[in-house]
Amino acid sequence: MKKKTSLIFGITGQDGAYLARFLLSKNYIVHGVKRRSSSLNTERLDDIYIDPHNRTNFYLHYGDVADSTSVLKIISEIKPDEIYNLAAQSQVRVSFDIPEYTADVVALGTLRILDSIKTLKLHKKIKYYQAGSSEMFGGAKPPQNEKTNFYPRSPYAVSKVFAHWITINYREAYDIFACNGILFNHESPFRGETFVTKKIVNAMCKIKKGKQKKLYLGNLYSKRDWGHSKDYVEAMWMMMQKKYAKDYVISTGNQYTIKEFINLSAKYLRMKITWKGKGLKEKGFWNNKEIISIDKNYFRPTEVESLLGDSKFAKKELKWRPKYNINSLISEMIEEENKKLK
Ligand code: NAP
Ligand code: G4F
Repeated sequence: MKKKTSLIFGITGQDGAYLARFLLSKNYIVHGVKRRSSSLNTERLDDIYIDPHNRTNFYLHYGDVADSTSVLKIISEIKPDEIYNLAAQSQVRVSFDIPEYTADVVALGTLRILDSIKTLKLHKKIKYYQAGSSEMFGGAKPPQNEKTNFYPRSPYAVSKVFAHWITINYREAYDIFACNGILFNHESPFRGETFVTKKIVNAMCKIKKGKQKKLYLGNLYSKRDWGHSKDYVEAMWMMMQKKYAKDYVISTGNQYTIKEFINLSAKYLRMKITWKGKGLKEKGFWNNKEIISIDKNYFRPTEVESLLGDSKFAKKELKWRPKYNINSLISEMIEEENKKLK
């Protein structure tokens, strides 16, 4: 049987790295788009990267979703069966500092890919996956599902709402198989260091080994529904195997505060944290040493207080089930970080 060909925008990120592995395991030919950077940005792909001269099923191309010529050129050369658009300036806090750039990449980047499919008249061949986000629900009351109205609370989230609706518009207007995965937070050892779970795990492991003194955080009381990236990239692929494109919420259905995430990580590391004080003066102690403090710079101008997904639709239609829970996620993240520290 002819192998399927996939093209991943955002292959160097957390999800891109897991999705590439997953698709290779399903015998796909995998192409990925990476940005040019002054130092290497393919660290998450190193173990699957093969010498270009002997490569048969994994290829990387330079490109940028902010550059329509590169997007059009790559799609026209590869003519993939499936495109996964994971490319984004994905840091919510940073989107308040660089809102225009965030909108260009997240909102218009999506449009550039969809319009290339249309312009190249590849709409009957290519299936398109859009990496939607639970941030789009923002201020909407939990639990959130496919029927919940969006209430985005950051330039990032507003841009993702544009991306969501332009995906639906191209599906309806030009008959493209284009689906939106509305994914709740998902983490892993590959998570970027500035996201809260990875920041906490890395710091706690280092503090325990005496390699770091303190961890500074922002809001400890927002709640998130955290899953594992490995489970979530499988859901992306499942959506793309359906006959008709639809939009699906992917989540675990459990939520924890940031403080609860710290306490669970500390428990796994056998560190007993004692909390004292309130608001900006709240502090965490271990062995009578102050190891956690609040820094108001990590607060956001508008916060998303509570995300909790209801993914009954995906469970019914896709038969998707997460294999990880919060404890197995935390233990894997800690074990991997400890290996690195050794
Ligand atoms: P990530 O680790 O930040 O990866 C983002 C990827 O996009 C990286 O490969 C990055 O390249 C690439 N990228 C950024 N700007 C680009 C541009 N202008 N052109 C081409 N590529 C560009 O994010 P992730 O956690 O894997 O998430 C994947 C996608 O799902 C993102 O769209 C994110 O917004 C969305 N999402 C994530 C979550 C989550 O909890 N992880 C939840 C919902 C939705 P560099 O490596 O060069 O920076
Ligand atoms: O880990 P975070 O930065 O993730 P956030 O903002 O929920 O966004 C992530 O998930 C979205 C899906 O819902 C994705 F679309 C998005 O791309 C990204 O992957 O922050 C989580 C929570 C926030 O409430 C934040 O205020 O943690 C709080 N927090 C407290 N202290 C902190 C910190 N967040 C970060 N990054 N750093 C802190 O020091």
